[in-house]
Amino acid sequence: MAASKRLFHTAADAEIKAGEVCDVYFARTVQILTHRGDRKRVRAEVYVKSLPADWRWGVLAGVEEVAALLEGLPVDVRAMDEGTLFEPYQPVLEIAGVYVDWAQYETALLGLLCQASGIATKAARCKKAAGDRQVISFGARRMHPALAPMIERNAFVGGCDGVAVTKAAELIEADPMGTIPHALVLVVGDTVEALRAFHEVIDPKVRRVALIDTLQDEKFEAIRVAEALGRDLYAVRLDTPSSRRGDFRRILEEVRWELDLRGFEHVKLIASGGIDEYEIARLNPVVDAYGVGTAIANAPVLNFALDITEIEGRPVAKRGKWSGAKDVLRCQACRATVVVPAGRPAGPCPCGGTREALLKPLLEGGRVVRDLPPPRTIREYVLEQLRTAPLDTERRGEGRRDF
Ligand code: PCP
Repeated sequence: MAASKRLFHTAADAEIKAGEVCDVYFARTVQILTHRGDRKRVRAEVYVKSLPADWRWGVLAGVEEVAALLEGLPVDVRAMDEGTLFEPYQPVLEIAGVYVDWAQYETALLGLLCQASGIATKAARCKKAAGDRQVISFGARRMHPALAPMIERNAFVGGCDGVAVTKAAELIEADPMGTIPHALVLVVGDTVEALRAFHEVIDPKVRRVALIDTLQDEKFEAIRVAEALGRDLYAVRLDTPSSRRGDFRRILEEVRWELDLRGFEHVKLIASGGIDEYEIARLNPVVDAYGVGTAIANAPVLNFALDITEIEGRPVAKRGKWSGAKDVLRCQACRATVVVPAGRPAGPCPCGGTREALLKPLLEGGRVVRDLPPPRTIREYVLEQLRTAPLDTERRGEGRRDF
């Protein structure tokens, strides 16, 4: 597409699908090998050597988009199910085919997995920390709008209970979730009047949530809006600016006390602004739901690498990398995972449990050979694994930021 016609600085679907989003050294490698008539068949695998900060596991996401990227290419691909929890040095995907037929897709392939998996993992960490409390993705505004559906789809797949952007909600076949912005309170001029207007105009099935930190002290605004809407008020949201936040938990406890004292125990507390898994663990005793933006939308990417493991059926890999095709076997009982040479029997897990192979055929000869579940099903699979996944929420190294 001629640069002039491009409205936004993003690649179009057709350009990605055509392998044009490619580091030039891959294009030159294809040029050289093609010039030499070199059509060696190569197998390669994707894995991470390490995870961000104190992350013990990652959530694999982006597999559906990788299938769309590679569909039609003469390649065979095995991959873990989307949503599978994995650890460093466990291959999550393997691709095999004549190297010059797929080399130019490495950049896009890794990009699809690295960002989506980072977002899904951060969302899973937040959801694990929040338990049954809702976690809503509020972060699309932190990233290029072309990515908003992808960001929120993977926030949902990772465990978020809902997303704010209408286009993203369509992708996950759910209703968008949101409260009210400070702008509505400022334009109407009063917190209670803003929510009364919301209550008058907006579909009754949408929960009535008052944002109470715009103009006055949260405690008094909470009492006013609760007295105004009574049982129709579902919750109050505190997005208290960092300059006023002091001890946020104390503020929330105070609001809780004052509401309960006046018989408004039904009114829930929603916290947003600078929320991540560490803050969630700290606020859980008093908060019922969270709006998480930057922490998930701007999650660290997972540094997947793609490395050759076999050429023309002969195991070969670069220094620091194990050669040969592999299987990743996970015990269905104790979830212990081993990596073994592909096809080599590994026997039952020492715990006696049955092992299942995580790398399963995804594409054969460029044809997608397995059903790709909808986001809701992938999310349930993630939540099921989160039940036994370890999570350390002692904040280490990550500084706090203003909001
Ligand atoms: C934003 C919005 C989101 C918050 C921030 C996400 O608040 O309400 O919930 O915050 P995070 O990125 O720190 O996680 P504002 O832009 O202050 O408010 P408004 O709701 O008025 O847009």
